[in-house]
Amino acid sequence: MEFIELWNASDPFDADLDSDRDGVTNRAEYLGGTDPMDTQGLLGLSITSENLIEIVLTFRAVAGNPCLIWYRDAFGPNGWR
Ligand SMILES: [Ca+2]
Repeated sequence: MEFIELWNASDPFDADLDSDRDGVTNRAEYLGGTDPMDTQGLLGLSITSENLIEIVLTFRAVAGNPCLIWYRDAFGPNGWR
């Protein structure tokens, strides 16, 4: 992370900080492609349902930064695809 202008080259631990205090470390934001200085720049998932039969998943991501989404057809430890 030290190659990014915002980080302190003499502080090897600033990647573990949460500079914008949004609950996500600078390292995770860098890897996710979000701005570690912007509280609005978060990856996210919201789940809504109006009728308990149909569920709508809405993903918030960074344009141009690919994400991998795993899922499974039933509850349990196995079967992730
Ligand atoms: Ca953060």
